[in-house]
This record gives sequence, structure tokens and C-alpha cells, in this order.
Amino acid sequence: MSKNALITGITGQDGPYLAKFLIEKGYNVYGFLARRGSDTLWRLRYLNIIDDVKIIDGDLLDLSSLIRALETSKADEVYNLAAQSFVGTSWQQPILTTQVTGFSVVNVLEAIRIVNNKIKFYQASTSEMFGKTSETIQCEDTVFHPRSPYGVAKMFGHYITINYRESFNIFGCAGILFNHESPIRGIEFVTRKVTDAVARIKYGKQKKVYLGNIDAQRDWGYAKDYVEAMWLMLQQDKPDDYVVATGKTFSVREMCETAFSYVGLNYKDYVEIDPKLYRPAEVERLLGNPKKAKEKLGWEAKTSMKELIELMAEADLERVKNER
Ligand code: NDP
Ligand code: GDR
Repeated sequence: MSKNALITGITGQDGPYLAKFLIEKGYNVYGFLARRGSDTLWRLRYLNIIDDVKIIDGDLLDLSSLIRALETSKADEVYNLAAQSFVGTSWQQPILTTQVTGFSVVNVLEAIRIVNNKIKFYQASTSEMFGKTSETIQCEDTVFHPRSPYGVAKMFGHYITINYRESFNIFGCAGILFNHESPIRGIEFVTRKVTDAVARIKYGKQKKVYLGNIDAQRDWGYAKDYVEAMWLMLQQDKPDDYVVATGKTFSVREMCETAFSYVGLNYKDYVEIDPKLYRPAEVERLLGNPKKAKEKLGWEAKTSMKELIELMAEADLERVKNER
């Protein structure tokens, strides 16, 4: 019999990639959808899965809607991807970020305890929790030192997942994912901001792109590769936590160089620094060690930073070309 999966954050970047992956595995996929004033389903259309995902209305802040979603979907697996996920915004809306990205995780876990504590649970933890780390390469045991309200909120989600595993025997796994991107990445994140700008500059629709700290370094992978790791965690005999990363790090500057040279341009002619885009506290460098995921899950990243940025630039060139 096919399994049922409920995905929160179905309208974000990762939700649709995970939904597509699970549909291909034969799952019945339910998407938990927060009501917004405008249409937020464009990514499901982009991946051609809009008719294959069953939508259930609800909000992470509303426990009753989570309980109803678990009952309606008869979920075997829950992937909690919903969050206020933009680090920059978390200083402007720290309380909302704490509630949605942090406290809401306990709502999902409580709903599981109430409805069926055999449901397997995936929590979207993050490398942002490492923050101001002194380790040159970060693994599951590296001490956390978050630098943003977002990172702090995610730490709550991380530890409450571990706590419900230890307290109530819930099959809860936290994936500590490093930055992952794709052609459907939100435009506010730096990779997509740059690949979109590259396309607009190439077609004469934009002159410059304004960035903040371009010396920050990140371990960037492809979202399509990373959703498989989420699923693999829930297929193991025992719940556990895993770092998911490529094991390579690049500066924002190097990422810009890659994106602009893809269309034959020099990033130095187009990138301007806007000090307003500097963050109140920066995470200077992240580099993940995916050894445990490789050994225990048999997972490894398939896409390099260069391949990723080029496929994103290609998708943005196509989009901008077709714009009226
Ligand atoms: P996105 O920001 O693209 O998506 C976030 C999703 O959460 C959206 O579907 C959004 O809905 C939904 N959401 C926000 N608030 C609520 C709410 N109150 N109730 C229900 N749904 C809500 O994130 P990604 O897809 O990039 O990331 C998925 C998860 O993984 C997030 O938790 C993120 O923090 C985490 N993560 C991401 C990494 C990355 O590099 N992408 C790395 C590590 C962790 P709407 O569109 O309607 O606002
Ligand atoms: P991050 O991603 O904060 O790592 O969080 P983002 O792409 O926003 O920033 C990466 C780095 O680039 C620097 N930067 C800029 N960032 C943005 N957005 N815009 C700019 O103009 C700019 N200029 C320089 C940033 O300062 C930073 O150092 C992402 C999110 O998906 C989180 O939800 C997730 O948990 C982490 O990745 C892992």
C-alpha cells in the first residue's frame, strides 16, 4: 500500500522538490498550505506537480489545523519544511520568526503525539545554527553559536525534535542542511538574486546588482539532491540527525564570478556593494562535513557549485527572455 506524506512549506523551494521526489516513489503527497492574499502555488506548477499534490489548508501557528491535517492525510511521514527562512528578515521580525520557525515545531510534534505517535517526523534544521563557529569544518557534534534570530529559533526546533525523540520515542530526525539552491529559490537569497541579475543585465533590463558582504563563504548544494537525504533519514531503522552538505565552500564573490562569466561578463563591472545589506551579525564561513550522511544514508551531493549556478543562470535567462 502506498504511504502518505504531509509536507509543510509546500509552496517554498524545498517542498515542491520533495513532493516530486515522493510522488515518483509512489507516495500520496499532501501539502500543508498557509492562506495568503495571492497565489503561492507557482513552484508546484513549475515542477508540473500541481495536480498530484493534495492541498490541506492550515498554519503552523494553529495546532488545531495541524491535527486536522494529520487526520485528513493519515500521514505516515511528516516533513516540517515551513518556516520564516530568510535570515535578513529575522532581525526585522524576530518575534514572528521565533514563533513560526521555532515554537511551531512543538505544535507539529504535539499534533503527532495526539494523533499518532508512530508518524515519522523530519525537522528542517540548518547550518545557520553553527553561526560563529571556530571549527573549520562543521559536523553533527560541532557546538552551535547562532548569529541571527532565525538561527536561534532553529536551535529550538532542533532540540525539541531530539527531546521528543528521547522523551516520547517519536521517530524524529533533524537534517542539518547547508545552503541549497535551485531555479525556484526565492529571489531574496543571494544566489538567485545574482543569477536573476545576470540574466537581466545580459538582456539590458538592469545595469547593476547591489550586494552586502561578498566575502562570506557558503557550502552551496542543489535542492533537488538534498530532498533525497530528507527521505533517506526517515527510512532508517533508528532516528538520528545528519549534516547534509557538499564539503566545499565558496565566497559570494566566487559565486558571482561563476554566474557572470557564464554569460561572458566580468562581475567586477556589475556588482556594487551596498552597506545597508550588511547583516547586524554575519556568519562568515560555513563548510559542512557530510561523512555521516555518506556512510549511513549512502547519500552524497551530485552537483557542484559551478553546475548549480550555471543551471540557475540558464533558467533565469530563459525566464527573462520570455518576459514581456
Ligand atoms: P522557503 O522560505 O522557500 O519556504 C518556506 C515555506 O514555509 C513556504 O512554503 C511558506 O509559505 C511556509 N510558511 C511560512 N510560514 C508559515 C506558517 N506560519 N504556516 C505554514 N507555512 C508557513 O524555504 P526553503 O524551501 O528554502 O527551506 C525549507 C526549510 O528548510 C525551511 O524551514 C528552512 O528554514 C530550512 N532550511 C533551508 C535551507 C536552504 O538553503 N534552502 C538550508 C537549511 C535549512 P508561504 O510561501 O505561503 O509564505
Ligand atoms: P543564508 O543565505 O543567510 O546563508 O541563509 P543568503 O543567500 O540570504 O545569504 C548568504 C550569504 O550571502 C551574503 N550576502 C547576501 N545575502 C543576500 N540574501 N542578499 C545580498 O544582497 C547579499 N550580499 C551578501 C549574506 O550576508 C550571507 O553571508 C540560507 C537560508 O536558506 C536559510 O533559511 C538556511 O537555513 C541557510 O541558508 C542555510
